[in-house]
Amino acid sequence: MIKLYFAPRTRATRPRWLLEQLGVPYELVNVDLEKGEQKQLPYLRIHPLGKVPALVDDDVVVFESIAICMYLADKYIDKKLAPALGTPERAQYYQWMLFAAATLEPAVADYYEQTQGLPAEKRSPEATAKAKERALAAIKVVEHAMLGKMYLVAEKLSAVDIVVGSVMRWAESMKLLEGAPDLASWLYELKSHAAFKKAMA
Ligand SMILES: N[C@@H](CCC(=O)N[C@@H](CS)C(=O)NCC(=O)O)C(=O)O
Repeated sequence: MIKLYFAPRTRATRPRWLLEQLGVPYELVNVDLEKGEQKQLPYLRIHPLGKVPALVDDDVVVFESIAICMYLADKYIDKKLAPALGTPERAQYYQWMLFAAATLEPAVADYYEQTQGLPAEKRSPEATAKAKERALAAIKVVEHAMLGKMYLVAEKLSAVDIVVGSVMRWAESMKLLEGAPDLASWLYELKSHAAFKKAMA
């Protein structure tokens, strides 16, 4: 059975949310971050940087939350949470998956570091303002793409809504979505799914 190495309130909630949405069986393996289990053997054999999440599915071992989501959506392609290969929708799906990983999340994470993560002496008003500007610009791109739409791709829920939605949730918790009411309602709809509630429980 699929094993998801997990800790609550981390990026591990992302693949858990998707697993719940797919409705497939999986085992949750809690990694105690407080005790530093992620930095010890045997976990380091699964994730060499000692981070969560990681997924083990027989002889498939994957880390990086977004890669795990892409693997799962393809493995259970019959559940229709990923568009078919080679279609225009698949191109958009890749675009938003990579936008989340490479552009949106780094900007939101920098803002988090400048406002909460770093010790006060390492924060600066200039870096905070820059991080906020970068985060808001990335959020605007998604907001624009969502105009008049219920979901990011192909007018139906897909794994990319869960991935981008999970980053937006983080942004929302830092009040970065206040100028984007349409995004807030898309997120509200995503969060109303039982799968989201189970993953965050
Ligand atoms: N890009 C990675 C980030 C993984 C990551 O930073 N995980 C954090 C929790 S959100 C972690 O394991 N922190 C504990 C540590 O670094 O010791 C992913 O999306 O999987």
